[in-house]
Amino acid sequence: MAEEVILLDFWPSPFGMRVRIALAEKGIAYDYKEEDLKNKSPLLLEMNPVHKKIPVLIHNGKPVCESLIAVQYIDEVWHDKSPLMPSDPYERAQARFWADYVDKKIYDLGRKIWSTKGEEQEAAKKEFVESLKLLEGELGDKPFFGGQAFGFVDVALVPFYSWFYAYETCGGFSIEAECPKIVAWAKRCLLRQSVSRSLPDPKKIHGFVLELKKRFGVE
Ligand SMILES: N[C@@H](CCC(=O)N[C@@H](CS)C(=O)NCC(=O)O)C(=O)O
Repeated sequence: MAEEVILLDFWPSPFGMRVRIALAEKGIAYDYKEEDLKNKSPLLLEMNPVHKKIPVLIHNGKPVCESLIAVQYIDEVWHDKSPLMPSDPYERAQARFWADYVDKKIYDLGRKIWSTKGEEQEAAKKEFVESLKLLEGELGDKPFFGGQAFGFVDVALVPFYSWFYAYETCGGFSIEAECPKIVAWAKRCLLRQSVSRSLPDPKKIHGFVLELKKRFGVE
């Protein structure tokens, strides 16, 4: 049966990038549909009626919502190539733990860095750097979070690297000076086409963040 794969996405979304990377790792051809989140398509509302958010992976007409769930689904369906999840159940649980940690910390703190000022921004910067340092500890001396091979935690975290320039510029700090190992790891990930082709230009993300700041009246 011919596979029909559609991705509802929005170019600056780190969550969308995760699904793009997973599909690219597996070499899956798909139809990319850009959403206007200010004017959501009827297809998005039909496919993700609960959260009404992108990304949504639509596989043969059936939607899979939530980026980390979609990445795991892709890994299970196309299991013959580039495994993203470890085969050992305990290691799998650990990978899910760290991907969940990324979800609980990095997006919200990054958002606070560009959308707040003064004490609130300083606190967000501090916690953001602390979270990345913790992730650096977990990475240790391994090339990727799961060891020698690029995997699930890498897919979960690396999209945020395309936002680092915006965080640094808005926050007036250097992530590389604070967390050199994370930046070296991200550059290693970017050597993979699956990643380099899925992440937008950081300067373009910064331009998008400046638009958001205007829209939300920050500064
Ligand atoms: N937990 C979700 C987060 C997805 C998400 O926050 N998507 C944003 C774009 S980055 C969205 O669609 N926002 C539209 C809205 O909230 O109305 C995931 O991992 O997929």
